[in-house]
Amino acid sequence: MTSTDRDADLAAAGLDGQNRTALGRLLGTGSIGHAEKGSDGIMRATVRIPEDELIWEPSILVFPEGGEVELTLINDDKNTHCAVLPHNGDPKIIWLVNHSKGTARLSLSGPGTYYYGSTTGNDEGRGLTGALVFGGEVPDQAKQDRPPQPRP
Ligand SMILES: [Cu+2]
Repeated sequence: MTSTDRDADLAAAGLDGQNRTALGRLLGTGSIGHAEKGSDGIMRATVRIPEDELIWEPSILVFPEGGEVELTLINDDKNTHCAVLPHNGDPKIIWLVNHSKGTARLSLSGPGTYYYGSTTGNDEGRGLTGALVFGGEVPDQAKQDRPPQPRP
């Protein structure tokens, strides 16, 4: 994917400027993917670690709203990696030996940006960091009891 493609994706996803969710430019490389909501209400997406690249592909996943997520992770690299994933409550961890595939079930009810990465061997700092970006509104039970605030 060229940077021009990525810029177009950022614009199409509304992540290229001030918005109510996140700025896609926070992550400098990689591409954008969109989760699909199944008839069972679960949003599904797949990320992959290509061989020798130390990135999640796509590195930004956009979800229409908070909810139940089924994330499939594929490690096509020659090394073992892991993913420490956000989840309401405690994070979840999945180990991915080389050339393996795993599925994580996550509950993420709030809109906003959640980061995840492979925390072994500083792979996170070297590029293996991804973002899950959720649109939508804060659930009613999580809203503070105060007057509506101006938002961009
Ligand atoms: Cu790793």
